[in-house]
Amino acid sequence: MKKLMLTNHAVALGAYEAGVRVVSSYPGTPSTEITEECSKYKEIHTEWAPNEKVALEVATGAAIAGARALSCMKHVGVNVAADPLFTAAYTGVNAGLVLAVADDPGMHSSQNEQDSRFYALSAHVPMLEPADSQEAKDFTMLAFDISEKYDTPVMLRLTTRVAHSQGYVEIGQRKDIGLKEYKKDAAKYVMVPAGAKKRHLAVEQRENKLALDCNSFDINRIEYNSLKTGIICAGGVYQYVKEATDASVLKLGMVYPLPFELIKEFASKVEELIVVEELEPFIEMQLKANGIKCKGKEIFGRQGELSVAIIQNKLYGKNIPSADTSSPARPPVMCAGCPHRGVFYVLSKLKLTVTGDIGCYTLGAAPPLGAIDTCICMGASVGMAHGFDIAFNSGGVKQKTVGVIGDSTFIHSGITGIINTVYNKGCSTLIILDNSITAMTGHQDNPATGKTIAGEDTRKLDLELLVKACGVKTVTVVDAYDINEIEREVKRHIELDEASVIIARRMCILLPRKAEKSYRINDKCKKCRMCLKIGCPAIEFIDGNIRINEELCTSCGVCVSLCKFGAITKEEE
Ligand SMILES: Cc1ncc(C[n+]2csc(CCOP(=O)(O)OP(=O)(O)O)c2C)c(N)n1
Repeated sequence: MKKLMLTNHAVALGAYEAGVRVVSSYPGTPSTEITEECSKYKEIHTEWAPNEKVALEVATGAAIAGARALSCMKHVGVNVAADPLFTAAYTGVNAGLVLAVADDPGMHSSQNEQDSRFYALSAHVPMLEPADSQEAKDFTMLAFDISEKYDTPVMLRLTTRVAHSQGYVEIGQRKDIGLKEYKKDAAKYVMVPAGAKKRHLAVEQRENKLALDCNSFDINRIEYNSLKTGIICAGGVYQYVKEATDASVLKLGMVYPLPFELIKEFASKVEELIVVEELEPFIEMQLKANGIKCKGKEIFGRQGELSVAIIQNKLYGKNIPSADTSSPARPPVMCAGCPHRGVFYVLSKLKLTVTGDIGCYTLGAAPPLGAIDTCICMGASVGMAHGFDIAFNSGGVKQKTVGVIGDSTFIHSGITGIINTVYNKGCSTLIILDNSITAMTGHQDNPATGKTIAGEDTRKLDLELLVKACGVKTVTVVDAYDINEIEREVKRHIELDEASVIIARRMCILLPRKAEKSYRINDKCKKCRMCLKIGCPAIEFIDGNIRINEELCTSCGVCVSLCKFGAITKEEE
């Protein structure tokens, strides 16, 4: 039976059918749905971990213990998981271990366009890249077989377009493979220099063997057509190439290691060889290093996604517009009633230097709030605030920097930052924007929500106690809707000459809640436009008049405290 399926769901199905028992991941668009879907199979123990490093370590432990295990993350998550990845490549596995990573060419929801294929190359682990939903399922299953056969973690790479597109997938049966026997083997699993030197050799031998064997893997296949041009491609780009050209194609299902014998055979048959790949010249560079003449980035560049139109334009000098641009632009904005808005209003009003972080609250950087100075990676707000303060103080400038971070992000990688600030006698103030959910990636639970991925109750992490245990003496909890309280506390905290934490708490407005009557503008309005300064999408300024859009207003009341004239009231008041 075939079913229309999101590619991410097909990966989950592949894991299920491959007999996977353990999934541990951290959410990140465009990878999140794989783990959410895995949690629906009762045979798979699925968990959200606090970050990708822990997730991969849980999966690695499970695999060494004998259970097939999967860990999923977005491309930047691999930076966090890189430490266990590089050495798990040395220990190898027992049962299969797969790291599914979703890259984001075009940065639809990411802070950079890094290319995960280089991780496969530098960690010396094989990487498979499916082009559609069916392949996603098949390659996931194959990845587990390769992992066990070659005793290595295997990476499965998706990109946004592939991860979030749908295709028909053949539904099969779950393999009943049981637990593999675990044997204590310190020489293999305890990576200290003496053992690691031997394992490094094993890694090299394995990689050499895979590099030979992959020439006959049927996931690397040649499709001959016009011999004028031969194109090497993989993943979603294969679909564009097939639609855009009549060239012969070498479709790579395994993007690392590369099947050089097959590539040389293909190159010898075509007049001109072109590598079509998104982002970096990963395949092209390796071909050139092996003396294979080809073109690639000189035609296509390294930026963003490719498409059928782009390929036709670049190869055949056409001028096809890339996308329909007739729809109005919708700049990202915090939701009406978002509990992050009030904090940013205050920070902007007080003209503070604010190191930002990654989450819905990064939108505090956008006008009219414009409250954030930096955003680099998850957790960076904390260390960077401390770094700003050291730099300012070293130049004799007395200034206290404020960091802002979400609850999930604080748990992911902010905790070590605050320990560092306290330990090194820093004086920055950290505001934890606790909306009690991982909102940006679609409302995943985290250790501070008190629920597991299965929706079961679990021990709830107490953020106040945690930061106090990190050595922060002044910890204040404020209502994120109370602008006056926030302003008072921020002013108090920035006067302190030691590290301090404010927890601004209110549930994400998109979580289920009681419906309330919306606010409206009454005839006391003087059109001073003060209420527009918070950038709430429910407050509209049309034809010189202020209006509250009832469909959007969530009755958070943040705007009420901005109006000196009492012009914002509830309908019944
Ligand atoms: C290393 C890494 N992993 C995952 C992500 C994806 N991601 C972006 S923000 C975020 C968490 C946001 O949750 P939270 O900090 O609670 O803030 P909220 O969106 O709820 O305001 C995640 C998982 C990322 N950008 N980087």
